[in-house]
Amino acid sequence: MKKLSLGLVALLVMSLLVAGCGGNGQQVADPADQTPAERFGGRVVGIEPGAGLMSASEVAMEEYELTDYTLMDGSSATMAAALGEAIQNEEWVIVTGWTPHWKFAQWDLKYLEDPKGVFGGDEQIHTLTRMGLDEDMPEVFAFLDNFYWTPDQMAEVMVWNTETGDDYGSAVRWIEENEEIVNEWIPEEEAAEKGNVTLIYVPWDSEIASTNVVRAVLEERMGYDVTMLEVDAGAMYQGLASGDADAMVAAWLPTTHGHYVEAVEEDIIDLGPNLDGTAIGWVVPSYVTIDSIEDLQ
Ligand code: PBE
Repeated sequence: MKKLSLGLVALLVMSLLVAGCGGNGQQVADPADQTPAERFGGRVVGIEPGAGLMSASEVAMEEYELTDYTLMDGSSATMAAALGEAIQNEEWVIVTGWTPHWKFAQWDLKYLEDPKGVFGGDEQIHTLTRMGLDEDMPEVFAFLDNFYWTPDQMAEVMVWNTETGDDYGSAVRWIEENEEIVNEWIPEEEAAEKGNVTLIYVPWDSEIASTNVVRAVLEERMGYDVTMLEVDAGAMYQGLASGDADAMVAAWLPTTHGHYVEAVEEDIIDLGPNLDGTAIGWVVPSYVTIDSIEDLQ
């Protein structure tokens, strides 16, 4: 009997100790006493190093003097996973984000205000081709020139991709359910000879959606074979300029990819926007009580 109660006391003391400690053995601080940097774990969760969003984020760190934060490299997938995990644990988190993106359909999120305008305003996504595609494949060139859709339409495909994991299947479904829109993209004059078209892209969720939709139209509706070349941002522009790829539908302009396009301007053809109204910036769950990048310090 005596032994047992001693054991009980020991157990009680131990559980009190455990309750007072975080998982890593540190004292759990009252959130009210923490600085914003502490509440955010001192990090901004980034994506692929070559993304325009990442270079803009580096500028933001400097412009807003966020010396207590580190911008973490990662990928679109690790960014989304970190966001989901933080929301699950009701923790504060900052991720590098963009619109269109399925995460806004999945969770309640907000962009942090950017009073210094580091992330630019609304942008467009342009379609670019290699030199000579207009002469080599006029039917494909005309289709790419006509390709145009809305942020909501792109986001719909992105949501299906997260639900099914079948990127090409979602694209095929979308072009079947939106036949009239697709009909307007396909030129009247059909080429006598078809061939292979190489689309170059970076596996950002938005570009996975758009590139697969373009591929689906070329394969299912126009009779072409398509190769999808997955690279990083710099290689995407180089690959197009060198003629290793035929086209891309992933040029975020004027800000996000402005420096990339400038470098290859003479060696590519810009077919103009395929989508209007994108945005980039820093995104937090809506329950975070900070609204502006200015207040992160
Ligand atoms: N993104 C998606 C890209 C462009 C498309 C915003 C992550 C970027 O930052 O370069």
